[in-house]
Amino acid sequence: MKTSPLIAAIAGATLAGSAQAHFQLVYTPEVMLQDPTEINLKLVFGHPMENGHAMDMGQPEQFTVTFKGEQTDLTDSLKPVTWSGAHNEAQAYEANYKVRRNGDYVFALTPAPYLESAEDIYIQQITKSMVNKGGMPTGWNEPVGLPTEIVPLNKPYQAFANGSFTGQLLSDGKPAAGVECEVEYINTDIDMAGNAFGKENTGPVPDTAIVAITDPNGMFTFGIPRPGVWGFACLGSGPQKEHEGKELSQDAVLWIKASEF
Ligand SMILES: [Cu+2]
Repeated sequence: MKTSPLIAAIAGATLAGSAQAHFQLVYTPEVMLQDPTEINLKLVFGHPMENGHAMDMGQPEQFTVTFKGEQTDLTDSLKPVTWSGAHNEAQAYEANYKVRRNGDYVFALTPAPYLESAEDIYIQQITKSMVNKGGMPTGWNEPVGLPTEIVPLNKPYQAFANGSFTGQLLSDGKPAAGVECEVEYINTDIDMAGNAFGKENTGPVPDTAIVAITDPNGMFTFGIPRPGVWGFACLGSGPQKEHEGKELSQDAVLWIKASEF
């Protein structure tokens, strides 16, 4: 059977243009701890809402944790792992970290720029995830000094489905206005022991990307429609615009956890 090239082109464009957004994950299942715990964090680059293909990460530039204003470099603790996506395998990383004292732990990953060959651009998603111990807040709403980052105005480890979440996007420490932020949730199971996404989606996939645009103060608000791990990726907000002679999209990513209230 002959398919017209126009139909084929439209079909291809529809696939490429659907809700497929890249998201750098920094994931650990329990984000509100009561007891001292050694947590395991997975660093995976993928398309979590469609459960699409996983992408190979290069050796990350930096991985840190900030606790009560004190930053500790954890880059040397990263271990490469092979991650099984629903459709393919990819290079990912993991780290273990001992949470002992009460307060907020802000994990921040600066991955190596990733060459997206389909667009011939580099993507670098600078990503934050937080863990709290003992219910004591100690700085979840403070920036940690990344080139670009989303500063939460609601507790990121205690958001609620049917509630809202507000963040402020910073670039070089200053509010970044008019930036498009994509919104996704992890729409599959995560097998921590097996380093794998599940094969199936656990919820719906919207027809097109969910988007919020930052206001003149760099703020955006999103109403969280269902419980889960939700991510925000503000695109191209970082100060660095070029890497190895190609365009670089330096993005700010933040993950939050929303529960049923
Ligand atoms: Cu992609």
